[in-house]
Amino acid sequence: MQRLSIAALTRLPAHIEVPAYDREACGIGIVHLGIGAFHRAHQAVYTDDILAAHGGDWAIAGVSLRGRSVPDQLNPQQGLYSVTALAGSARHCRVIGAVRRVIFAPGERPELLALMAAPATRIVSLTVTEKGYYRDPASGRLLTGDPAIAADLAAPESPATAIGLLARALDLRRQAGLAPFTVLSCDNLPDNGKSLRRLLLEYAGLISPSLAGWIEDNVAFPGTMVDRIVPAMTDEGLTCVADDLGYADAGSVITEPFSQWVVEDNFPQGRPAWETAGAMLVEDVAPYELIKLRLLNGPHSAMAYLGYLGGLEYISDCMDNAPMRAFVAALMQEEIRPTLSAPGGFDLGAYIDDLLARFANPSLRHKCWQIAMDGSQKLPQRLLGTLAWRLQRGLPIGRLALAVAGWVHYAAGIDLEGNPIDVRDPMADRLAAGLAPHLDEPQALAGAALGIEEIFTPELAANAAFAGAVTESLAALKQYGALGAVSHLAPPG
Ligand code: CS2
Repeated sequence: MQRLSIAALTRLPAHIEVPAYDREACGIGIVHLGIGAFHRAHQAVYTDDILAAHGGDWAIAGVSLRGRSVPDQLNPQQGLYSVTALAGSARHCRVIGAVRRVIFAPGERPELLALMAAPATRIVSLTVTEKGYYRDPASGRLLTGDPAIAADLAAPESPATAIGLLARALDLRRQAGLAPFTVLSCDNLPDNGKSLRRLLLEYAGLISPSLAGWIEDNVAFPGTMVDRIVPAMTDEGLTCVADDLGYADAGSVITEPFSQWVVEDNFPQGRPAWETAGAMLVEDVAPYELIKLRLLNGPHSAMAYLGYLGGLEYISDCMDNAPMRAFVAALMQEEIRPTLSAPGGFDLGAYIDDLLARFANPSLRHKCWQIAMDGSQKLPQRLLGTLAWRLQRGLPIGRLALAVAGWVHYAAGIDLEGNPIDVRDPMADRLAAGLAPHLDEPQALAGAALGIEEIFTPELAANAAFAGAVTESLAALKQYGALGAVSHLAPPG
């Protein structure tokens, strides 16, 4: 089967939307670090709409920081790929033209830095996942001792991490007397714009205090809330998309119809008119971000660990399981919702109902195992902030504590039947070594987990009510199994 290409665009079936604009007329204005499936199904789609509606020099150069797979998928297709939105029998497929090329950073570092430092580049955006920031999850500080950051600090002119690349490219612009680009984090970090600013300032301060000062005075880091569920692509998905297109599309993504993007409107060098493509440009993104991290990502992680331990493979399986669904709905309504204040016009009740429907989407094969990855980096902003809020007020935390216990058991690397778990986490080795020896003693296990300083703040670690609830939940997991433990905490009826 032939690959998707520019030549193929006029031959695709009529129901497939194609980029009907002059791609060559749109210069590159955005460099995107970490061009995974999420970026392709989210920000690139908004930008594609803008290019189609208004043109402009806002095409995207994607960057793969580590692997060769995305460059190999997209470059032979001239950057073209398809996004298929699925919900039950409804299906919509469109080809996106916004991505011009993909750079493989380790092999093309000078070209990449030159592009980031070029006057035409006005935005550098990022989806590098939580761990790509090298941020201590509990304190928010840069992990200066991590080998990748230490290597960049030792050779800041040839960086490999996103932080190192940003600092080097900004320094090149400063030396050339150019304005900086705007730095746009699109990851699920707490306060993502401010978090990234802090990390970059810490890094720059270690290589050049004058660079740090320049960044502090000149660079904008707007915050964002990004939302679209985009499961990892499967062979079955690739075949299904190819059948639809009549062409092989190695870069295709499958997602849900829903998409939301709230962006803080702070772009001194200009930006695409994303609001005309459905994004919300606001003064303060923090409340939206907190709502999304706590109500979507928190329950996602709860289902990832408890669902996995309960033998449920996909998030939609969790929604099909009556006790798990009741547990998740109660977790959201009773334990998470009261910790949030909604901006004007935002209906939290409707938001929760929509989330439950999105989780239940049977067409999305979103594995619990996929969401379970990198829990050490995700737990604080997804679950622990909510827990701390409730503990300060002496409110019940049973379901949140069970979710944390699910993570603890999972992170130990052995499931409830004694089988090994393929735990993917930058701290996996330490977690297994620290937790697995205590799997038979819930109290010691809870103590060992809560003592992990990178994840639990000193206040949480010292909270007896929290330790007690996690201990009880660990005991319940052992005694009743994950689905049994969940049933005990679901509301009656
Ligand atoms: C998920 C997110 O994998 C995960 O950790 O919770 O990727 C989630 O699907 C997105 O944030 C939805 O916008």
